Amino acid sequence: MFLTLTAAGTVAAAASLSLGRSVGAFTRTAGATISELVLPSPAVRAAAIPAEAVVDIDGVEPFITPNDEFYRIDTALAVPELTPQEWSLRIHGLVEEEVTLDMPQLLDLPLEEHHITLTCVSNPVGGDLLGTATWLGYPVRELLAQARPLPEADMVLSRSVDGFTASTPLEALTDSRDSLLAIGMNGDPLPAEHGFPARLVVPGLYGYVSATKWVIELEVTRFDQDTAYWTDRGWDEKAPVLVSSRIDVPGSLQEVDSGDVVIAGSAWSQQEGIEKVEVRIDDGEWQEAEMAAEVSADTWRQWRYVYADADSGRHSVTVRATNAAGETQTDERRDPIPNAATGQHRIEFRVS
Ligand SMILES: Nc1nc2c(c(=O)[nH]1)N[C@H]1C(S)=C(S)[C@@H](COP(=O)(O)O)O[C@H]1N2
Ligand SMILES: [Mo]
Repeated sequence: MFLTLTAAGTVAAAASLSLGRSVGAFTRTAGATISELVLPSPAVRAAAIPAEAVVDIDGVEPFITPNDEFYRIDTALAVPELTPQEWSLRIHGLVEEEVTLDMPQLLDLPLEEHHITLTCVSNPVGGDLLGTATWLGYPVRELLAQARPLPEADMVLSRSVDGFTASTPLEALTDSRDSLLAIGMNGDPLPAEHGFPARLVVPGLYGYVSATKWVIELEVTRFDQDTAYWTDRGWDEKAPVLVSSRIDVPGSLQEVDSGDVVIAGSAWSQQEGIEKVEVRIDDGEWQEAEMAAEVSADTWRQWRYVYADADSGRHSVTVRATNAAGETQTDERRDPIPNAATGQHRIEFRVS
């Protein structure tokens, strides 16, 4: 199938646009421009989210974040407009063979669907700059295998049509994780705001070092030769996602009925997975929460804890998560810059 990729210097087959496609395709909108994508069905389909992975408590964020509620981080003031017809991805730099991929070629590749939680390094403790989507795309590792990075390469500088760049460790794009060149989000083409027609999604890394939207270029390079948009502004070059957790229910300062008070939320440590979540009422002992089933190590995991027979009055609850590598979320408070906030989420509520 790699024969369908265009090596540098050769002319992309313009004719492929007019060929009848059994899988993905472009459709024509009212205007003459080709601007929409019909997604092909995946060669590898993600399993549906099982009921056991969801605590099903009002106020807990849904496991899959709807596209129109997914957080957005953009350096550009206007959303770039890039049609699938205009789009192509160029892989160059420290490679044995330059590779160019256009949309008809990408649509013809065996695409994979994966549930992945994307997180922003600027997320404050308890914040909502994260979301989980079912992404459809092609493994970046396969594209890089075609380009064959040179031994001295250790970074991929991805570039957006809007000039944004991200520096990703080469290893994160060539190891076995599900790093994707994504064109689909929750069954639809990427919304314009989330990178239409193509973006990167890399499990285990914050978005600013990995998740380039409207991506048009992958330059294989070295950390000692190149820098990226946010690393030029004081953020760390390497920032793996930290183990973290959040309380969704009750809401901060909410008044709840006496009796059994349900506390619930989510926890995440992409690539490692969440092992356990503990909560503490006021200054009491840490208590283990009940865990919903894990969908994958790359997604957040929901939890709940019942504070039985709650005393009336004001209380606080604090949460901390431990990942499968045995790392427990620290209580030490730190600002997001340069490599993510730390600390434990604590809220206050009142039992009537
Ligand atoms: N082109 C471009 N890609 C980008 C960004 C950006 O500003 N421009 N922001 C990055 C950051 S900081 C994050 S956290 C994720 C957010 O992706 P989302 O807006 O789809 O949630 O995209 C990354 N990719
Ligand atoms: Mo971010």
